[in-house]
Amino acid sequence: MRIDQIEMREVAMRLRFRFETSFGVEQDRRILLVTVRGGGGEGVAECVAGEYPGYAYETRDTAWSVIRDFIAPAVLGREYATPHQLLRDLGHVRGHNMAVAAVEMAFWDLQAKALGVPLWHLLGGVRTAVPVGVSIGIQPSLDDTVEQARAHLEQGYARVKLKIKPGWDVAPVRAVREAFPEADLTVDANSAYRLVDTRILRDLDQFGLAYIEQPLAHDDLIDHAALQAQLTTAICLDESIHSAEDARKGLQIGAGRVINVKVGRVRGYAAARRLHDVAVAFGAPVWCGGMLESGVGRAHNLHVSTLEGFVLPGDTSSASRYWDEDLVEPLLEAHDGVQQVPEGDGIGVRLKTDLVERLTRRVEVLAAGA
Ligand code: OSB
Ligand code: MG
Repeated sequence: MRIDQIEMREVAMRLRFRFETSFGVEQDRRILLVTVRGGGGEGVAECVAGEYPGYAYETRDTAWSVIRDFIAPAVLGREYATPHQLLRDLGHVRGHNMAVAAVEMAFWDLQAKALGVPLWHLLGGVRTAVPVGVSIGIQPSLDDTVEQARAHLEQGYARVKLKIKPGWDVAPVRAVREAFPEADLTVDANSAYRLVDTRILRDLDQFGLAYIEQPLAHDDLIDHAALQAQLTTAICLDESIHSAEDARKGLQIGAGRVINVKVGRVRGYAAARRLHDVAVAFGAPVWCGGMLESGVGRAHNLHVSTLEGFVLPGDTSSASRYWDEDLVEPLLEAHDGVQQVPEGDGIGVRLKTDLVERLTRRVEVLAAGA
């Protein structure tokens, strides 16, 4: 298939809640949608880079310029039989995984649509429904935290993850654990602690958490291994893992026992599948993280979650939690803690084009030979 066009579109969306983490606050989102056209069809993906470089160094605008200046010129007008061939032409782009992944993932959708199969068939998935949990941001009070956990557990969510930071850790976890002794509970520090904070993190061992997500630095594996050796609770790596090789190194030295897979963070589906295979070989469960996606990214997340090793609930909760109106049909909703993988070709959801147009703030179309 020849790549004829790559379209980048920035869409303004407002979250239904203020989402606070140890690295910042988000509510008004500007989402970058990438459409790849070729062979008379098109595929779409969502770039998960944020507005500011708080989670990772990439931002929506760095992704925009890297796609325009370095990715599109390398692939436009070229013929690819597989996403792997397309990726090989992007070897000159060091890092910028979220930008590369957006184009690679849109190509997978395009190819699945051209073949008339759901994306998960091409990925090699083994299930049509995936268990999901929620990620609850830092709340104004302990009461609000318990109330948020209660509301979502009542809706049947399979797991509750609490965002923590220094000064907001043991107390919210204790409050939620006392209220819900049996709940599948986890925490995510988004790199807010250092090894000198080991005592606080060891305090969390008493609450029976399924894992502690990314407690230490975003670029660290070594200190995580030192910390893991002093905890009974598993560490789950998120920010530190950018490839299958990172996963192999992390699991080999014992930096953690669980991995949060975000396809954008690791450069696309090909890398996500290799990472998944490494994790399965090590006996480490993986799950699909979220980046406050619109329905486009959420649909992609559901498809990757069908791989065998995705055995823990993902951050792929109901679209209606996030948005008054989502960009796609059908609406991606969880029932009793489970989301069905959307049926139909490719990612299985259609863009509501009128709504997308209304929310669009900027478009750039890059064309072969232009
Ligand atoms: O660390 O998993 C994270 C959101 C933005 C950036 C990083 C993270 C998150 C979440 C939210 O935890 C997951 C979601 O509900 O999409
Ligand atoms: Mg995380």
